[in-house]
Amino acid sequence: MSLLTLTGLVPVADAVVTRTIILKGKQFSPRSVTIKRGDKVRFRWAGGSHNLIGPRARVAAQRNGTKTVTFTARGTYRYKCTLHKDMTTRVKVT
Ligand SMILES: [Cu+2]
Repeated sequence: MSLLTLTGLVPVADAVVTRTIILKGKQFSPRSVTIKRGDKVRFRWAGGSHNLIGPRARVAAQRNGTKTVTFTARGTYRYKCTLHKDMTTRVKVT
């Protein structure tokens, strides 16, 4: 046990988690994720042409690529692809 541990000076840091949401076919998969503040979501294009519209993300239609968003505040964030009806997903940050 180190001196720092003994004196309580070592912060317990939560590891940052990155969750992936895939854009494929006519939907996001999964359609909902729950993460913690500071975590990231990586949107990944994996089939078909899609755009991505939502908080801190405005990506024109493309067929390949990724977009990573970091979430620093609690809340529910909704994303959509306007090319496909009902193609939505949401990120819940706790
Ligand atoms: Cu789409």
